[in-house]
Amino acid sequence: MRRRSDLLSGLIAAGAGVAAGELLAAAARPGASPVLSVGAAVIDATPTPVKEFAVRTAGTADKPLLLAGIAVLTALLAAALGPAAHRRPLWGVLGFAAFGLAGAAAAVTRPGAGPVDVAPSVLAGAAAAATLTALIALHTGNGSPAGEPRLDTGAGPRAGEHGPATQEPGLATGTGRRGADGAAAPVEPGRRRFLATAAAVSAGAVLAGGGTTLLRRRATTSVDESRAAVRLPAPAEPAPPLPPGTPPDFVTANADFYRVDTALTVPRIDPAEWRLRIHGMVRNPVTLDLGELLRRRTVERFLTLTCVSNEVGGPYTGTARWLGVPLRDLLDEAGVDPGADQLVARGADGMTIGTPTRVVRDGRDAMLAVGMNGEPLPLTHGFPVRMLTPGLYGYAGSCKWITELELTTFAAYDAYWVERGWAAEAPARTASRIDRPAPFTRLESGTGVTISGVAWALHTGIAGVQVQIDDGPWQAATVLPPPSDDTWVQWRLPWTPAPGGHTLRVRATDRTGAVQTDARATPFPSGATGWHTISVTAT
Ligand SMILES: Nc1nc2c(c(=O)[nH]1)N[C@H]1C(S)=C(S)[C@@H](COP(=O)(O)O)O[C@H]1N2
Ligand SMILES: [Mo]
Repeated sequence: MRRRSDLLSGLIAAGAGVAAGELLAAAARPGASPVLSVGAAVIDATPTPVKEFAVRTAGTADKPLLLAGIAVLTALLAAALGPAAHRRPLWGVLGFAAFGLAGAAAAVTRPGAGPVDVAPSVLAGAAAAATLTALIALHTGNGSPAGEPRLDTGAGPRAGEHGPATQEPGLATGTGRRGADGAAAPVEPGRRRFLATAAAVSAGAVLAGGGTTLLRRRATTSVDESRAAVRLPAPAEPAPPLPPGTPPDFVTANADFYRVDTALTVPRIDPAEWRLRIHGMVRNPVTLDLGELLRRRTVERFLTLTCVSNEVGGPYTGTARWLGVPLRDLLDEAGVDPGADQLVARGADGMTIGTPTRVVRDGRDAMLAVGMNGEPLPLTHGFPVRMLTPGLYGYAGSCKWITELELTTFAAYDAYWVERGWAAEAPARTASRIDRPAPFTRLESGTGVTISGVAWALHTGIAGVQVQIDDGPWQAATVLPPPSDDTWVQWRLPWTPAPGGHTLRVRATDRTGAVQTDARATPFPSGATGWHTISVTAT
């Protein structure tokens, strides 16, 4: 019973501390949430291979999994602190102080954090330590009942037994010790007090949790509302019309567009408060608000975005109609120093993304985008403003929630993923994918089907797509014309399968004549290569 009370005390104390800290953060400094700060720090510190593994195996569930992991670890440590504090209350205080410090350190090192951001974690640690001390005092009560000698010998308690109470809170009555094996003993007053306090603290923690949820929901709602109120300008240069006959799924719906970022919680930026600072190696540093940005010339383009972490045949690629302001115009206003070979974009989540200045100025449609498929950017895709660089992997040119553009050099600065070993310059590799039939589909032999998919050689363009069935010759697929070389193409090939198992393979040729390589490469450090190959059966 004692033992259980100790574990329970540790858990309740941690719950109370976290609840208090999260509530304070939600009310005053959402960025300083102890749990989310620790989670973000863990993400930043996770070695690349582990991160790769997490993205590969858990996909977008990687973040909920991380939070669950933090919760389990916290619970285990907190439960262990209970028995430790029973032996020596100081252990409980020190243990939770360490938790609080870890949270505070994580919170204060988040991008844009200030010294006050330690407050929620400090509160969490203090509340947990105080709760644990009180609960232990309550249930140890007269931990050394009359008649029993105190074991002040310095020898530790034997396993399964309890050490001497080092505190006499004077609250509990009763003998405490008896009834440890449960059965017949009636609930003693001291125990009742402990249980009542534990229940009250737990209820308080649940209430605080509810309050936190409400406050967070309110913050999201208010950004949702400001997003709904954003009026996108009509593009000065509309996107070229899609070639006739383009299937609707050429464009990826916003809700289906892949999402890849390190942000544990989606940054919520009030568009009225958004500012973009262009600075560094420029003649005229510029600061713009959203209204000022949207008064500039706007263009609309179909662009395909893809992630360097996309495996061969993987899903992290999408195409949308983006509305934005050409980056070149803004850089011209700022007057870029010719020595500044790197443009570093910073997001509100602290992400940094470095792009060669030469690339964003070479005439391609690099832009600061505000619209995606006719809507303001969804929160998950960078609201209110993100950068896009056609032809480069997302981590190398497409910063979401952008707040800063700094002109610097590659020699002077490594952006987030470059620091973690990924390539500094990252043109997206030519890729092709079979979407239909799906792998392992059972087809009907003798009945015609259409093999179809997408292929991209971004900013170079696709010249052709070929499909190989079993070990037959490479056959040219029909390639539907794209609106520009900055998007994927859709392709198709009719086929009537013979009975049996079949292997389908696809490869693309870009407009320079280069054939997509079959050499398998992992996403790290500069993008996967290899031919997408699937198996199907016909019966
Ligand atoms: N601020 C910020 N921008 C970011 C990222 C990020 O983690 N934070 N991830 C990048 C990566 S790796 C990719 S592939 C694209 C994905 O954009 P999407 O989520 O809109 O598809 O955003 C890029 N921009
Ligand atoms: Mo990415």
